[in-house]
Amino acid sequence: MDDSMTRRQIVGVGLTAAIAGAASAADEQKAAAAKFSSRPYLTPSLKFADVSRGNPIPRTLKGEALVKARLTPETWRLEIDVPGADDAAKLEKPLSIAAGTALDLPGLMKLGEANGVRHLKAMQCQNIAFPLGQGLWEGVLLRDVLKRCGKLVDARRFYFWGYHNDKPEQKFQSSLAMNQVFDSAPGELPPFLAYRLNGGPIPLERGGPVRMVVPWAHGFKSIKWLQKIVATSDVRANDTYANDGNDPESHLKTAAYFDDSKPAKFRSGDSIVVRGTAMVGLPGIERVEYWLRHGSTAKLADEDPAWATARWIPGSIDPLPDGWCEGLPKGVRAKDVWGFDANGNPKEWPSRYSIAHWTVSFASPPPGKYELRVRTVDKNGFAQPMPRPGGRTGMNQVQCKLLTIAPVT
Ligand SMILES: Nc1nc2c(c(=O)[nH]1)N[C@H]1C(S)=C(S)[C@@H](COP(=O)(O)O)O[C@H]1N2
Ligand SMILES: [Mo]
Repeated sequence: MDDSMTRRQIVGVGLTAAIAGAASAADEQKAAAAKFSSRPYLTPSLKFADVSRGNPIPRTLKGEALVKARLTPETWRLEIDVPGADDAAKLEKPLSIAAGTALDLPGLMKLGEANGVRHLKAMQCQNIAFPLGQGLWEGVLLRDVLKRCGKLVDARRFYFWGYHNDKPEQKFQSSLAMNQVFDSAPGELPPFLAYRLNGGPIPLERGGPVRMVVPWAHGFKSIKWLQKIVATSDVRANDTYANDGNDPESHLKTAAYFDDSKPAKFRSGDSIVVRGTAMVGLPGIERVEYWLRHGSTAKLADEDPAWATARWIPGSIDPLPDGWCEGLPKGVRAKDVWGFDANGNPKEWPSRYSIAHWTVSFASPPPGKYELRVRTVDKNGFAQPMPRPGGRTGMNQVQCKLLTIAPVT
């Protein structure tokens, strides 16, 4: 368990990068870390680290090409249909461009006036440890949009994708089971079609005009440049990410990340303060804790007996940042955001699917070399990275920061 990616994971991200024509996996990691390390609570829409495929990547389209791709607010349309006569799924009133029934942006936003949802969500890639950014996403539940389509029979899953060029290998798609779209536990938020981010239109870079947002899921379910939804009788997940060996139903994991995992030097007698960001996944977060160990082994093997004898000491989770409401877009009050009560207080803090900042501080140990590890414990009592045995279901390895304590001269 350490802060570097396993070889398999590097291959995974590397593949994404190769398809996107982006830099190497290591560069992608570094850039994402740098962009997200300044502890903002809401990340400006254009400051998210970007993960997207395509050649050209749709966010680079301009002018006439953008109009042709139907990625301007005026030209955007959503089609909802079934695969065709050979599929058992039948939809009473499909939305189609050909028939002039496709949903346009004003139509979607009108649905939002009556039935809008607002959700604070950190976007996190399944194969990149720290979140790419956190935003306030606004939109309409997919199940409310589907009311437009009349009766739906014999469907078991929805497939959906965004704009991509004509080559099939460029298609980036994802899927949801029927009941993930229609059913939700009390107080839970099912998937929605977002048309606003941090109070403004969703910029092309973030997948606008309209992006699917799946609250509990890693980034790959939140399809950018959304244009097509198909209800099918096929039970199989068709997610592009599944092809790359990932779990297509992974939930966001609870995990702690250093704001800066680079080695640091202190002087004996200093008080040491280290900060970071925790991602709050499906199981919520109970606490963060740290372990200071003599040594300079950043990568401690999973089977190393040291894990069993580690002394973990509680750190602290910062409260909701003061005045965070002031960071909210104009006209949006905290009580309008999912997870907040009528008085504008979070129902649970930290809120699921968003981030929390944490701090660990202690008096410096005697001079020498040390390893600092910080982990989360979730509301089920599992310490990061448990309970899963590892592998392709979302990175949440325990990170290590090396500390040198110099004697006072
Ligand atoms: N259409 C489309 N949507 C996409 C992708 C893509 O390549 N194409 N990449 C996905 C992946 S893998 C991630 S992690 C997130 C990244 O979101 P961001 O670029 O807004 O940070 O977008 C998702 N949505
Ligand atoms: Mo991703």
